[in-house]
Amino acid sequence: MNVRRILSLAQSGALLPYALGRFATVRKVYSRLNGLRYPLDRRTSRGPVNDPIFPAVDVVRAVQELREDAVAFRFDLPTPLVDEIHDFARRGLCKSSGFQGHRPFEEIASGQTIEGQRLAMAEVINPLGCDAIRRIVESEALRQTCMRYLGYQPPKADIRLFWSFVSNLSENERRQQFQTIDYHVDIHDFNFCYAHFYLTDTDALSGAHVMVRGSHTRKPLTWLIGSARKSDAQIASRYTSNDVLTIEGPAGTGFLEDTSCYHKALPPLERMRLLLQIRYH
Ligand SMILES: O=C(O)CCC(=O)C(=O)O
Repeated sequence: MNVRRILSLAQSGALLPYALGRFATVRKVYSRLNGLRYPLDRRTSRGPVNDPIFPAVDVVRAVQELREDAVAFRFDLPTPLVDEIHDFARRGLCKSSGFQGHRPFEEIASGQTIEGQRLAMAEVINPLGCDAIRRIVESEALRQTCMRYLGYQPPKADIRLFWSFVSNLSENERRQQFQTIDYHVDIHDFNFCYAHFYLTDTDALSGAHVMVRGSHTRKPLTWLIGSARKSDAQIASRYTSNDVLTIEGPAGTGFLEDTSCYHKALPPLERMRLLLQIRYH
């Protein structure tokens, strides 16, 4: 890691989590302390969650899956919410490292600016302006599962709604635009739980999310220090192909993930992807 990166982590307050958040014991202690500050809501802790958005969610089972595999499924969105978010994203203004300021989605929908800059991704600004997104973020099933998993009521929820475009950018050009096409673990905080929702039909040719099951707790000791990134070859040398999950599914597919597991995004080759990502921490 270069000095610039260290300074930027220090400035954003993420240096300590970057250095220490990868150790399970540190995360456990952090959870306990946060549990005192943001105690679990005991009233609703055990019973079924009566959530109109996610009626199929069983919180106890989802927490168990997160603990074992780092991923929990069955958080699929109803079609009207998918349509509402998709519509919002198509009408929205976007920002991207590929251009300055904000631009309407329609102007960059081809994956290229009018000046010819090819784009890996663009983020829709002000996602909380969408009523459906606000309802999802506040949903009882998501909050309960994240709370149970983390051991405290997560005080923060960061939301990203972003397009990943089809383009012939090189891998390095994608990295320069911050597309996470390499396996990595997230380390911006000590503990977190992510919700991901595909808003477009997604498969291996349209930007599927790939993760290594169980790698949130099963990491070689030497990987706990140094870079958070790993190559495909390094992952293949440590985990079986059964551990590696390429998550495909129709628009609406939703899953929770502890992204201290190794994960990455496949670059879309045939169709663009729209993803809603909520980081509870
Ligand atoms: O876009 C994706 O599927 C992965 C996102 C990711 O790796 C991240 O936000 O850390």
